[in-house]
Amino acid sequence: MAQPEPQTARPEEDQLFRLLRQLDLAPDASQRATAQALGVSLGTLNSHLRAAVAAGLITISERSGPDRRQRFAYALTSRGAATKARLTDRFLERKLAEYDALHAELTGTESGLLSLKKRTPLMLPNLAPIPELYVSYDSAQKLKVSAGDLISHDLTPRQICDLELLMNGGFFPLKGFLSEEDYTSVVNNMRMADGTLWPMPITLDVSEQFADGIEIGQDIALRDQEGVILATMTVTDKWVPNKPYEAEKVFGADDVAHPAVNYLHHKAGAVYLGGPVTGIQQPVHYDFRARRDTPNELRAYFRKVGWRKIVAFQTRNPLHRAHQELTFRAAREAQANLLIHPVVGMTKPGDVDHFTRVRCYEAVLDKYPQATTTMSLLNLAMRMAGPREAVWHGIIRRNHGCTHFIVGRDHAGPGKNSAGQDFYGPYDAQELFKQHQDEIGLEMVDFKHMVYVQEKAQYYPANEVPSGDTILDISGTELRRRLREGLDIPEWFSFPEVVTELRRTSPPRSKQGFTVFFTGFSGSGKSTIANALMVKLMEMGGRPVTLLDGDIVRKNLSSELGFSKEHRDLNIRRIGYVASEITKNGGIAICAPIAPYATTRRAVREDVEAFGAFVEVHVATGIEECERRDRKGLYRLAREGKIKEFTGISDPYDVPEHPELRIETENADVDTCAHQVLLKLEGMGLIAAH
Ligand code: PPS
Repeated sequence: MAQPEPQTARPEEDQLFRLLRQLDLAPDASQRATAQALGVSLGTLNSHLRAAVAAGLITISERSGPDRRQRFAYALTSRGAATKARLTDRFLERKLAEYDALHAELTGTESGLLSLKKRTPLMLPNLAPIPELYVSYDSAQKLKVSAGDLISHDLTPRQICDLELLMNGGFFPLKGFLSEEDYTSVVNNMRMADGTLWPMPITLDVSEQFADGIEIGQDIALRDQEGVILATMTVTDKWVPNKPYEAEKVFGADDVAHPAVNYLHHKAGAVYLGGPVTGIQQPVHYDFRARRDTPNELRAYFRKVGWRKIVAFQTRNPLHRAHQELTFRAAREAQANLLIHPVVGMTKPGDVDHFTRVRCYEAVLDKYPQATTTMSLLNLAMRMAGPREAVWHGIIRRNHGCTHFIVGRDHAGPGKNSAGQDFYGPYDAQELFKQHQDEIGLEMVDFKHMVYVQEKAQYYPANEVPSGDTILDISGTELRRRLREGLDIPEWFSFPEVVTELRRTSPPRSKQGFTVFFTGFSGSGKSTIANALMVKLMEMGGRPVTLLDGDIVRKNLSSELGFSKEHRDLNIRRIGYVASEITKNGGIAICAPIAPYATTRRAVREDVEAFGAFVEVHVATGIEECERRDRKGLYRLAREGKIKEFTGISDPYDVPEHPELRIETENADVDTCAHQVLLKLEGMGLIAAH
């Protein structure tokens, strides 16, 4: 049995390797102990040590302690560390060759072991590095300077999320924002034009005005919201998408009750640009940096800790005991380690903010057996696209090195459509995932709905509950109610640390900020009722109250604006922005503009509802009555054509379809009208009943 020549270590190399390794292992050991560990005399050890010092491989420092036998400490220099690493490789190489030869001798077969240098192919495919779109550090520095001269697109928050995952390999095999051909194919068939499975259109939507200034073949700079250039993109495609069609095909309905469809119609630009992206730098995150990992960082982590099978759990909600139980079971079932992989990019409007959630996750992480579970944050902008989204989530987790993925009932569900029905069937996501499991390259673990069984004082999958036993469960809606009303949340349901965190950020509704948004014709009585309401709320005390009256806003915030559709929209969006900030910070905002357009009111509602309640009050005084009152004499001027685009006379007013409250002012005094609003607020729990 011949040993391959190059792998034989020379004896002095062998000694040096053992010496360096021993000093690295026990730098503080006495010389006698070191000599014993190496099986050499003290004299031999001394001569080896002197040679190593002379070669610059180690340094020796004298210690001041009383123990003479332990007078010296040893440290490898960087040269010594490099030599040790090289010798370690040689040592392992030699061992591998020995095993290889032994294997051949014992089995009589050709060797099956690969040498150390060829170790990469031995890596499990899910753990080998994945391609990224970033250029090298040096190239990035140069590119950043030259990109300063390019036309810039300021990325929206959603586009920043998409770009981050494009650049770091999370969206592999995508190389940029989709071309028109790929987009059409993804929308129609869930596949790229070359047939690769990809369910979600990742497009760079821009305004018509911006698109008009772009030529095909041109490079543009992609900047974050502070103006930092994150990437460049070569525009290969520019087209106007058929948005209703995209909504139907990708989200299942052209219904703005779906958050992504609403985004598509009301937030996304009218034109899409496509083309390959060159990554310059990652978007900057100041929060939870140590908890964010790129796909390659996670893969490297799994390699390092020796995890081969990893089951990922996607979540956008706080974890309670049932989740902990089900994820733990899923990992056990798949005999895998567990990755809690929560989304911290963009989730469903109204979700618990990610700062609170991450603090909750950190508390739950301690409840898993040590070293079985880890958590990493994913900066994904979710679309809530149910089945397609599940497939997309699977691909993203595969790219992050996972082998299994938990898919639950109604995965990434968007809630109810405008007819009050679910957009997708409860198991559509699981079915679609199962159909494409092989192509995704990840195995689905189906989510067991876990319930608490009172008699057994433990969690069971809902279908395995012993008959006759009592099931306890608290739905998401019930939990929110208890938080809102400051009621008890039992320990069997959640961990006390999690509940404390949730209570910190979700005080009872009667202590949260909210917005009352009056809308109605000029002269309908909005301002008068709003003023009376403000005074009544101030009399109650507890929260600061701000009135954003139409006239006052137009004198201050919007003094340069007129009454065109565009200007009115701007005016209302500004009011909405200020109201949402007030709401976020726990105050009460009362707005009283005409706000004639339903789409704009809807946008404001969304801005505010991200932070608190939005109470739309339609002051439903008819146009005839307003004109009859004509307090400011404007209706007369409008009839005479002296004021153009006057709401109700020469400009439209969309009557609110589902306001929280509609007030008829005719034959009602101001006090009664303001009181109606107070009663509504009380009914909604926004002010405490006396
Ligand atoms: S909007 O449409 O919501 O931006 O309007 P708003 O900011 O509430 O401003 C409405 C007040 O401006 C006066 N005004 C007009 N209203 C409607 N149409 C035209 N063209 C117009 N020109 C001036 C009018 O007095 C409104 O005051 P209110 O308090 O509603 O009576």
